[in-house]
Amino acid sequence: MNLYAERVMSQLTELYFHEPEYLQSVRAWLEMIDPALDDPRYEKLDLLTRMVEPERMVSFLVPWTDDAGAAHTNHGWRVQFSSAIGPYKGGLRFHPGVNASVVKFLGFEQTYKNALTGLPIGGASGGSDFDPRGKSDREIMRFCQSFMNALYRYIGADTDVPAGDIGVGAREIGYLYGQYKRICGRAESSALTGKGLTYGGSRIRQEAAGAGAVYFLERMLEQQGDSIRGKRIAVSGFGNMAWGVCKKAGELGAKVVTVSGPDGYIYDEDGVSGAEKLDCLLELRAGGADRVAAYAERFPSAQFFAGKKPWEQAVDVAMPCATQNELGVDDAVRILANDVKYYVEAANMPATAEALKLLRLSPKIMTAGSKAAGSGGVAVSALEMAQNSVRYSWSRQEVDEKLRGIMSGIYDASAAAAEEFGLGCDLIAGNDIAAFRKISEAMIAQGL
Ligand code: 2IT
Repeated sequence: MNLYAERVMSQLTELYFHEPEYLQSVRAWLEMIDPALDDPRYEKLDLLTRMVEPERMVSFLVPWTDDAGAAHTNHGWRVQFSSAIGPYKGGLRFHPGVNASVVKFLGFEQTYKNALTGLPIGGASGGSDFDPRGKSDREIMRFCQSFMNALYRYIGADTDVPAGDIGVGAREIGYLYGQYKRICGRAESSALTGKGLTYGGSRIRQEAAGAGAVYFLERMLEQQGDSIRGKRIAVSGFGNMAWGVCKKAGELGAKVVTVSGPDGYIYDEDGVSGAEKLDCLLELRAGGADRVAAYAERFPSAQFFAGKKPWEQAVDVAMPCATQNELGVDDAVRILANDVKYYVEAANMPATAEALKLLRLSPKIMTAGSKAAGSGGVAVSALEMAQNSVRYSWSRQEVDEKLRGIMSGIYDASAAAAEEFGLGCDLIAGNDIAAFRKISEAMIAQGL
């Protein structure tokens, strides 16, 4: 690693030794952009320090009462990572595993994810250690209102624009936006994205994350002289990202053969596609039990593998769509042994540092990271902001065409950088370098 980068990393490690996800994500990025670091301006302007730490971060308490009247206190965070190319932009995650380290890694990655969409959005993330599992609708509403009572003063259409992530979907965004509007007394539509269609949301936003990842894959295969048609894809998770990937892959003639939960994975040789199976995923998610086993009881073409991960299946494409660090060295070894040709990250930082290295450095598999393939959701969020700012609403077809174009553009920028630096099929590094250059130029242009 470049000496300056090494120094920045060791400083960061000293300050945040208790934040492993954050350090893991920054270290991987510094390794990735290493070939592009020989510009003396970076050290002179201390650019890397300013890129690896958030510009601002707030934490707050979120007190709320359950249906029985008992009081609970959760923690909330918003990390405003970078405003280099636009207002802070990124999701909110409600999950018991959320902490300062997780929101910082998410905010850091969001900055680079957003950079290549071609739309003017900075990077942010946030969330709470609240566990939505088993909560009633009214409890969710009260929690969201309390969360917004603390958050509203830090966000706004030109300041910071939150959206959903794990545990935060259209329902939660509705409650959050309603409370924001009540407090501020104005319908500031683009203060949040992922809104419902009846009050300023964008068409396609719900499926955008998964559809974007599949459009990225489609472009990647096309550019290799290959095609997405007939490809067998292993997916992990069964949330919004996994659902969207299943839906779009089916539409484009590919077949998703696995989905997974904390209880194990489903193998469905006929493909997780068609309205009934897609609705089943939504029902399993809405049920709140965080289990996928029931899918196999409903569809005879499916088998359930308790306690196992989908990466043991020999497929053409592996697409992690669940959460951070779900894929370890054993899984990476299996993926390579099974001759999987493409590894495309849809979820944020799905592989451990060691697993990622194995996959990236193998010449047998083409790899793309979530800062590229995972950008579909936020890209349509930025389109939602554009529509809100001109009080307009594009058709499905218009949004879909724009999304497909944006994902192709991200692939092309990543592939061009990979080619320039002789990185072969490592599009993860290609993407990080292209995004790094864009953000660093924007920061340099705007002075210290
Ligand atoms: O990871 C992501 O890109 C998101 N959670 C969506 C962010 C957004 O602002 O739409």
